[in-house]
Amino acid sequence: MRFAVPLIAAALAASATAAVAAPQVSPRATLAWSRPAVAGSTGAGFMTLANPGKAADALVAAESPAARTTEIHRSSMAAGGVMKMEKQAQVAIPAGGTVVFAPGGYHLMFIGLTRTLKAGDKIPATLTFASGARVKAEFEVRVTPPTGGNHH
Ligand SMILES: [Cu+2]
Repeated sequence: MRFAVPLIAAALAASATAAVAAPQVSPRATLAWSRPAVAGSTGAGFMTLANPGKAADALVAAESPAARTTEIHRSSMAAGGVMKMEKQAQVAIPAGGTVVFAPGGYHLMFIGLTRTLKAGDKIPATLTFASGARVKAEFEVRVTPPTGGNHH
């Protein structure tokens, strides 16, 4: 499968700032979830990425033992109302900011699932950031998105 790799202005701007990698607090992934999917097919990972650090960072890679390849994608509405998705070289996260990966927007693409994902399963993944941080995340397989509210 081949995807166009767009040169997104925001990504370029972020690479300029993220290139100056200072020691900082690692980004965090929360509310990570995925949908049920059959082994051999393609799954998607959604989450909220928070950057509590004082410097901008960017997600540059992701990998999971649950998939042959994991890519960073972004879905968007193209002319004519057709949804398209494009591979992203990176996704910038501003200092102190968050970026939401959700259906219809940014997502991880789990290509070539090595196992069938059933509701309740957990998919481990490692996220690599421009700062060099490597962050573990666990995607819960569920039919509906987790709610982002405060539950105690
Ligand atoms: Cu995708």
